[in-house]
Amino acid sequence: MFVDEVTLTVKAGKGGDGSPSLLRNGMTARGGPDGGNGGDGGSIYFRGSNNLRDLREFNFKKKITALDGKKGAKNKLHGKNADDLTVFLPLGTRITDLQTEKVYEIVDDAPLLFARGGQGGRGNIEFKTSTNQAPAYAEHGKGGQEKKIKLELRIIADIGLIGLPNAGKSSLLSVLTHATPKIGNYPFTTLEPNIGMMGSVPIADIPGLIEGAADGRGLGAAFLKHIEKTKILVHCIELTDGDAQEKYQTVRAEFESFNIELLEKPEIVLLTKIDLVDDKTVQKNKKLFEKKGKKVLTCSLLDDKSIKDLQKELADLI
Ligand SMILES: Nc1nc2c(ncn2[C@@H]2O[C@H](COP(=O)(O)OP(=O)(O)O)[C@@H](O)[C@H]2O)c(=O)[nH]1
Ligand SMILES: [Mg+2]
Repeated sequence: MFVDEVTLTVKAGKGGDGSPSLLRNGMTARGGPDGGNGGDGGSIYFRGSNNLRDLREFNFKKKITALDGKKGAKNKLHGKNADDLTVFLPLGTRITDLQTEKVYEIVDDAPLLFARGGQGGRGNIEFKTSTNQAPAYAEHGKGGQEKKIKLELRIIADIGLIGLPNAGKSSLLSVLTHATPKIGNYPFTTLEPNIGMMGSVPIADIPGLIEGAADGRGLGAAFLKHIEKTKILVHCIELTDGDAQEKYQTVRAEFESFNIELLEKPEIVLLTKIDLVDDKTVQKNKKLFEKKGKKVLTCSLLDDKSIKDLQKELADLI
């Protein structure tokens, strides 16, 4: 399951209450104050991590809470501060505070203090004065900050493999990376993007586009949304059936009706499954795309060299 948008609540810990204890032992029946301070509640920090690719771990989490500070106690014992909580997010996550609408972007691994823990309450030792030698009261700990937020992935991968169903995208992802997407000789095997790592370069296999996706037909515009979130597109086109130029245009037309900016994204054309057609067909189509000003690569899963070359080209592009 691939998750690129969630809403949830983050709640920092409450401060521990201060203690109102008055000293009582064999030496004194009504001694002075000996109640310690409460500890601070834990704060919540967000930090980027290069090891996370999506937000699935938050999908069923409605609330992230940090621990409360411990109460102060007699014998002037201060309550322990609660540990802060660090929550790791994929790089490129956008956080929106739903109350203030303020937006934060997670671009590196610097900790971002997001919800501050409540201060511990002061114990009665802090309230002793010359006129009140034995205050029997103490402060309550303050509540921690609580925020309702939306997390969104802005970039899901550097490279997006796009194209009509059956173009060979999932197969390619599995040979370019070590991902194990579903592969099948029928449309819509892939319903959500699969992401694999080619070295340090994340590659997404984005499910097959079909005509009308921009209007929410077929599998809907979700795919187009995923495409927005990649940097370079590798437009996969297989040559075994139908007209390659038409197939290319079908996808571009979806872009146009969904978001014209998609047309501006850097794109290379990848002619796939070339083992299944003759070289003449390959060369003819290559020329046609090159005439459009596109960089054109070719590959076949049965030809290791074509895959190695492709890996090198993609690594160079990034
Ligand atoms: N002969 C041959 N078949 C391929 C090649 N690449 C993919 N296929 C087959 O084409 C079908 C569709 O591939 P898939 O990766 O699921 O396409 P997707 O829908 O674009 O993800 C599968 O049966 C693959 O085994 C290739 O280079 N050569
Ligand atoms: Mg697929």
